Amino acid sequence: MSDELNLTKGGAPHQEPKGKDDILTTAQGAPVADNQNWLSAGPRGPQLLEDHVAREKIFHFDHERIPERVVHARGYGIHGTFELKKAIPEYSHAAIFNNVGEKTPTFTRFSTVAGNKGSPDLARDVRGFATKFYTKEGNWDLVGNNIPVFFIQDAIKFPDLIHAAKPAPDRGFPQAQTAHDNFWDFISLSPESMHMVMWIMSDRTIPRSFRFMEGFGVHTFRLINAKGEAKFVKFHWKPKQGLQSVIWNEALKINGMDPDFHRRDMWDSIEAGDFPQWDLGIQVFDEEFAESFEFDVLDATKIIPEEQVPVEIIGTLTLDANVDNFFAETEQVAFCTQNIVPGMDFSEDPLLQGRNFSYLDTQLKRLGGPNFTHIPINAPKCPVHNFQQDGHMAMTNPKGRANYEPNSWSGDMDDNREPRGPRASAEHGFTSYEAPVTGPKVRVRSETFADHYSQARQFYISQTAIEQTHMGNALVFELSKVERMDIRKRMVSHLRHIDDGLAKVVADGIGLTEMPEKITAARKPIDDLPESPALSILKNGPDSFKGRKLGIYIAEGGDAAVVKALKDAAKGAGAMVEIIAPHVAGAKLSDGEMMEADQKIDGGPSVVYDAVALVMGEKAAENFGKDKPSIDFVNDAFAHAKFIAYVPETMALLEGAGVAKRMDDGFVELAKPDAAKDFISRCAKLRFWDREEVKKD
Ligand code: HDE
Repeated sequence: MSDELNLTKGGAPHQEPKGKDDILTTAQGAPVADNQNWLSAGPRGPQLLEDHVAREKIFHFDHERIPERVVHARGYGIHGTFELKKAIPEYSHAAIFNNVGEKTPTFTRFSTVAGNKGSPDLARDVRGFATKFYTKEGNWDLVGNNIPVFFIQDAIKFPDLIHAAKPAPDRGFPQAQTAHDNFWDFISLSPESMHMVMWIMSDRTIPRSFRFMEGFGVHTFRLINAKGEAKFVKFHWKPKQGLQSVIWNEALKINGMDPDFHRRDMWDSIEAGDFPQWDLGIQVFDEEFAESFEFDVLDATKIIPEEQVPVEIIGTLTLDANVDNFFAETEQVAFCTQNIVPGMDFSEDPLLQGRNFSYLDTQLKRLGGPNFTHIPINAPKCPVHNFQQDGHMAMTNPKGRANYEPNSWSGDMDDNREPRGPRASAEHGFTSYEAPVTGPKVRVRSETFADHYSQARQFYISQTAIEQTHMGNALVFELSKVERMDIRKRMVSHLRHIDDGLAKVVADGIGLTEMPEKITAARKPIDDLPESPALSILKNGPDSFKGRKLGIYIAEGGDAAVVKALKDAAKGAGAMVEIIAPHVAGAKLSDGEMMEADQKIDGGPSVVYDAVALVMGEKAAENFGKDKPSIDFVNDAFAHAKFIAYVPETMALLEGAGVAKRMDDGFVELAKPDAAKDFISRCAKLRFWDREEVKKD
């Protein structure tokens, strides 16, 4: 770049193209001479409409936006690979499930459901977990969530559910949250939602990162083997990183401090080469099991506990490449539940059947035409041959004369004779499982779907006391935002079927003076379903600090050897480290060297770290013991049950933050650099939960 200023270009420095290929052009390819000034009549205007270059530029800009997804608008996509670890020919003849070691390219998009594209990442919400497998037999889309059940049993209720959850139509708020009357009104009038309510009020809806959550296909699908035999299947994604969530108060603060917390976390870990992985698991069962199971396997508000049908791991997904362009890939990717491949099939789950219509339909609106499969992110990576043609933005049209079938042309696609086009293949093509179907045409909900509370209770009793406390707190928080008393009460009268202790905690929390009666249940719940440990996050946490982030708050005079030891220990454990300092320029440590900071203290609060360390000289600690952001840093880390390491010189800061007298086993003194390793291994537990108060009735 030349520094020479060009006054006729508004003072912008003159920048020469590097060569002919570097010359700026219009969309039509015509070279552009000036990208800074609209053609005008004289230097002071007016501007001329004749300027086709400027008009084309503005025209294109004006049309940059496409409609955001009606749900799951805020999402983040990553490329990856699925590697098959165990072939399952006995269940399915799908190519993707038959060659051990085969790698199938994938694209995964994580999302929140209710918020718009610009909403914060840590809204309390279900997370979408959608994966497109570009298999040799076409694209298979597993469009799941991080929760294995859903709010409703029939797709016809979906628009009402989403209208109730999204901002109210008159006022346009609240955004990206369910803590409002419309949502709880709808929910409390839809008893089938109660199992899902337990999940959304648990910490599953405030994950620490996309990397630390499970994924579920939710519905029952079918797998079909080469003999045409079918089994039912449910799909599971198990994160190798272990499960982890944040605490609600942290989520509120992170949303303000870093609304991109989850996407940034994903971007950073991929750029750092720390590729997240999930095992793909299947629960396979037959008609006989389905008949004997307490609930209907077609009901998407029910799970099949892993203790009842174990999850068999068959492969691993590794996410290893960020997108090149957010719009082209993350925004334009079009997941469709109806994208399945030979060797699998749908079940009669009414929610799934409805989705199979919706996903294709919505792409037409969002991507503007039927040719969205031509967009590179959606295009299969196997050959595509058919007679579909034309339409908006058609990129691939069939060659030659034959654009219909059957036809009498005889040539191949690529010899010189007139091509005849492709033909259907009974041997290789997709065939539906011949499930017997009978019955009158009716609009009814099957009676086998009528038990709405038993599994809700099973979920609740499977949680640790800490997790149950969080659920009670979440319900109290949400219902306290509901203005209408009758809605609040109605929710408590549902909770009484789930767990009377929980109902009491919530009733007390929202100040009900009298416990409402139990609401009439469509079917008497089974109250002795066993606990399922697989449903708890804390029972399935990681056993290392790998992939987590340590924040080291340094200031003038901090022990340089301790900082180095902490960094080494964290890196040795596969964790990331950020340095926080009073100034972004950093701080001078005990060795007289200036250590650069990643964050200034105001922009690096402890809520964005998994554990923190305080390393500063005595004088600095005294100063920062009176500084609000520094006090918040310590206070929050304490309140959020984090492990806190400190050098003895920082006592004044701990005193200033009011935690000096409450120091527990979650604090680790770094009197010597050796203690750093011990601290990091303690951090593998992620939180010092003994510090949290457990509410039990
Ligand atoms: Fe979706 N859902 N959904 N959904 N869903 C969409 O499709 C719909 C449901 C899920 O990252 C839309 O392309 C209906 C369950 C994910 O692009 C739309 C019903 C589950 C994503 C749609 C459901 C999901 C969507 C909006 C009730 C978990 C984001 C944009 C029957 C198994 C995919 C789009 C992405 C997106 C409809 C219920 C997961 C409108 C009608 C259950 C992860 O088609």
